[in-house]
Amino acid sequence: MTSSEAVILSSTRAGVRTLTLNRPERLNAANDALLLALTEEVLAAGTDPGVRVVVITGAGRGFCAGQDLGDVSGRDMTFTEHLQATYNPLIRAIRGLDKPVVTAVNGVAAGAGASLALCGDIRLWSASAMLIEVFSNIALVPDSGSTWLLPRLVGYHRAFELMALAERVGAQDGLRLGLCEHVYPDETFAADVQAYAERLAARPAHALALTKRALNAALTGTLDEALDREAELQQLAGDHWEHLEGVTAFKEKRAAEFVRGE
Ligand code: LHQ
Repeated sequence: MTSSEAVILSSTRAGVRTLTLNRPERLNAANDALLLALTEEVLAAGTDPGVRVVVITGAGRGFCAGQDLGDVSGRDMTFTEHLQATYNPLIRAIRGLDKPVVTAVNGVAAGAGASLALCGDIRLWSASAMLIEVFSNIALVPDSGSTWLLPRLVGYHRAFELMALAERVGAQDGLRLGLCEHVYPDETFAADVQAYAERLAARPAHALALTKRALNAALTGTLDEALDREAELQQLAGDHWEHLEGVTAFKEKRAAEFVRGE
């Protein structure tokens, strides 16, 4: 664990690297230091052989309240420059990481914090989690990937409504709308997230990396392109030791062992 003053806390257990946004008194609203540190930590987790899954969560009662609004006045950057320098590299790092990223939404996720919550490969919410596309409350446009992610999850019209009215989406509605995969009780949330992440960590890491790459590319391409890409990536997967282990385990009627000292 790094120092308690750090804007991002990092800890690793059983191949799971947990990155905790640590500005609880501001509901983990993001300033530049937090965004740059989180991006750096995500990229570092990507190259650390001891990490198989990354979890992003928040300290205290919030997940992330979006841009710290106390930290934007008087800056010498345009909105465009600000997004390109801080939020966009973070979202790209997460979606481009060759490891599964779990967003563990422990409380309110608003604005760019909602985009961060949505961009995980797996989204786990606590019962008191809440997502708000809050941007229109301050007359801004949804950013950090929300305009791309949300309509793919809920369709154009629901996305527009959530954005235009800044409606609050609680955990049960989040589950119903497909904004998260699972909801866990607040009291057991951290343990439930760790257990889920450890299940993911036991899966074949190389194959999951290729699967993530294929799915992300497929979201913006044609079926024809997806078929060709699948054929190429399947070769990489099929040539990897994980595949031999999976098939051998099947034939030997035992559980496959995908974690090796690599
Ligand atoms: C905050 C914040 C916050 C500072 C709560 N900042 N302090 C990208 C690039 C460039 C520019 C602009 O934006 C972007 C992207 C964006 O993310 S725009 C969206 C920015 N975020 C917001 O507009 C959300 C503002 N916050 C809220 O609407 C509420 O705080 C929510 C709904 C998140 C939570 O409400 P409550 O649970 O009632 O908590 P609260 O409002 O009492 O907040 C607790 C404390 O956290 C409070 O401080 P205080 O000293 O009074 O206890 C808030 O001021 C502070 N806080 N969000 N974004």
